[in-house]
This record gives sequence, C-alpha cells and structure tokens, in this order.
Amino acid sequence: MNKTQGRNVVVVGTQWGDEGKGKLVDWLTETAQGVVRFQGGHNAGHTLVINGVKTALHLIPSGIMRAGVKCYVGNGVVLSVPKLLEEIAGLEKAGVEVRSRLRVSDACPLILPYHVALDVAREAAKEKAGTAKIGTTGRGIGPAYEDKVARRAIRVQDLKYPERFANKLRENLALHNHVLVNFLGAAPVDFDTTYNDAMAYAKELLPMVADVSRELNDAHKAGANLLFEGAQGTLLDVDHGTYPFVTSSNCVAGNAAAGSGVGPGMLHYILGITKAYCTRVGGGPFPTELDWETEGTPGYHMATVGAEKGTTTGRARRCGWFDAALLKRSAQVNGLTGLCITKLDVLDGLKELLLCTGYELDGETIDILPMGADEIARCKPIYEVIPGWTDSTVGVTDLDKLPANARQYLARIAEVTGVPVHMVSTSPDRDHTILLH
Ligand code: 2SA
Ligand code: MG
Repeated sequence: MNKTQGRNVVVVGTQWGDEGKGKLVDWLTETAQGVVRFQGGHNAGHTLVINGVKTALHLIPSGIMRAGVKCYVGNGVVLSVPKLLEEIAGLEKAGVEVRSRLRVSDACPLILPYHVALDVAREAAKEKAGTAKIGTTGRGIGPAYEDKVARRAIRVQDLKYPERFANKLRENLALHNHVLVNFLGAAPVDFDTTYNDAMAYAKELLPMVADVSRELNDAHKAGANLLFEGAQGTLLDVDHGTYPFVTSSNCVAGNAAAGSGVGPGMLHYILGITKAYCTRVGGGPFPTELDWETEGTPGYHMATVGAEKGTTTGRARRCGWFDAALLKRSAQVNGLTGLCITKLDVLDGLKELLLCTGYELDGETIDILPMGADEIARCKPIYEVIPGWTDSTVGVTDLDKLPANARQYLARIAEVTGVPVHMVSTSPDRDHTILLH
C-alpha cells in the first residue's frame, strides 16, 4: 500500500489509543522517507520492539528507529522541550542518531510548567469535589491547547527572541498564576526559573527547528513517501470522541493535514489501527468494558496476556470486548481505507468471543456509537458470539496459518464495519505481521 512513489499514508488509532500504532508505523517506514507527528504531545506512548529490544517513544515519530528516515514534529503538536531533549538523549544513548534527522515546526505551541501545574491541580480539584476526573496523563496537554485556541500560546518560534518570549511569559503567568493560586489553591509558577530554563534548552532545540510545512511539501514533490503518525485514538478526539472524556486535540486522519501544513489531497491511504479487543486508560464511558481485575475472567486474560499498562503513566488499562459499532463511527470520521487488527494473539485460548454490533439506547436499537459521553454511557451493547481458538497465533505471518475461528473473527469485523482488513499483527515484533492486500 505504500510501495508506490509519492504515496502518503496516515496511521490513526480507531479506539481509545494504544492500538499498536507505533509498531505499524515502524513497519511501514521500510518504504517511507519521512514520518510526521501532527497532534498530541508527550502524553502519547508508542512502544516498539525491534530484535527483542523495547523502546518507548512519546514525542519523536516512530520512524526514528529506521536509519536515514526523516522525522517531523508538525505544528499540531504541543511541545515540551525538556521532554523532547530527554527523549533524544535516551535514543542517543542507545546509539540512534536523532538530531540530524529531526525537524520541529516553529509553530508548535510550547508546554510550559504552568500547563502541567494547571492540569494536575484541576484533576485534584475534581477529585476533591467528587466530580468525575478526566484521568489525564498530567502532562499539561489540555491547558497548552487552551492557550493555543485562546491565541496566547508561546510557540517554538518565540524562543528565538528572548524579549518577545519574556513578554509573553509575563502575560501568561499573570493569568495562570491567578487561577492556580486563587481558584485551585496551588503554588504559583516562578517567572525567573521558567524563563532561564527555556532559554537554556532553546539553544539545543533551535538547530532542529524548521518550516515543517515547506519541508513536507518539498519532500512530496521530490517523490518521497510520507507517513503521518496519529497519537491517542479516534474516541479520544476532542470533537468526535467520548466528550468531555477526551484529549484536547483532533486525533482523526483529517488533522494530519492541518496539523502538519499539507493539503488533504496529499493523504492517500488511511490505515485504521484496531486492537482485537478494546482498552481504555483514564475516565469516561466504555460500553463493552469487562471486569478486568478478577482472575479467570476474559477481561483479566486481556489485561494480563496483553500487558495492558499505560506506556507513559504506567496506569492499568481497562479492557473489554471488541466493539464493531464503535469502529463504524471511527471508519466514518476518518474515512478509513483499511484496517490493521493488532494483538490478535492475546485472544488465543479464550473459549468464546463476544462482538458488539450495536446498542440499545433508551429503548431503541442503534448500530453506531452515538456522540458524547452521556449518550454513550447509557448504551447497552448487543453482542454476537464467535467461537474462540486454542492454537497459538503468536508470530504467524500467513493468513492461512491462522485457526479457522480466528479468520472468521476477522471476517466478521470487516463485514460489520464495512472496512476491509488489510493487515494483522500477531506479536509486538516488527516481523510478526500478516499482509492481506
Ligand atoms: P490528556 O493527558 O489530557 O491527553 O488526557 C485526556 C484523556 O486522553 C487519554 N490519553 C491516552 N489514552 C491512551 N494512551 C495514551 N498515551 C499513553 C499510553 C497513556 C498512559 O500510550 O499508554 O501511559 O497512561 C493517552 N494519552 C492521553 C487519557 O487517559 C485521558 O483519558
Ligand atoms: Mg500508547
């Protein structure tokens, strides 16, 4: 699918994140010359396993693990410079060359210490008031996007001009410290420390700063294949997700264009990464959620065999049955070309599988996930039963070698969602991938 020159692929998560996008981006990068992040920040956690060695990435595109591939952080990303530098240092320690291959947009809004303070203090206030927490990653993502939309964000380009940076910082701190101290009962953020730290890390960052939009358009004209790497997932999208239990960016494929500065005509193939069951980390409704804490239950099986723990925060992920009605929503808002089903092997050994094909909502039957958390919370899943399989599917690279019931499960997913399955992943390893196309 990415074998032709000048063909660009968008990889998006179709559920609540952690579908295994990192592995697939890495796999597809074999035929790409550039990989682009277009939304989110270091709340993302992409785990890659290459030759048995595990690497977790948060901000840097997964393409960094392939020598020679260029990596771009687009304008749609909210950037914590110290976290980026930390990640670069970690990769360099492992012998990966980063600085000459990474380009960061000068239009990225910065995540600064007051964003983290606001994020953490707000969640604490919710907890104290007994209202439902969003369950954020505490990385300052929401407050940073708020500043962007309010047109007061300090951006990467401001780091080039110390006085301009200082003026904006002063203005922002006046507002945010007022909120932190007087409304949230939290400590204020210090101007001098924030300013001095920012100026120190600016020196390291600025050589990597570029006009990413222009570089991507030039690369495309020169015949490069580009990969746009989504973070989080469609149901965490600020418009289309389980609002307000969402992240603060658009995670859908359309934002690959706006979040990196290319036209939508440059997006040729939209690959929806879909876990063979569902997981969610953080608060909010989850219609097919199972008991995932009691030993011996299918939910516990998914959580333990699937090692379902957050890559960034280490939080346990909630687990549940595959939701095809949810996937219909994802297919629609992303315009999916094909699906990649991941972690199929985790289901090995389950006696039977339940597949959600619709819901009962307020006495009516519906076949697609409704909009917003309140309606979704009232949905009662309608299931069909598919027999499980006992043979191991770990590492299978050929569709015909999958147990018949596993093939039936995949076929039924494609049928209900109306999107063809083009790929299947049978272990975290780069090479354990089935191509059906
Ligand atoms: P935030 O911090 O404002 O973006 O949180 C808002 C909601 O978005 C969810 N969210 C995520 N869900 C799954 N994976 C994410 N990345 C890490 C991972 C998460 C981790 O790959 O495992 O390690 O905990 C991610 N990032 C944000 C978050 O849980 C809130 O529901
Ligand atoms: Mg993740």
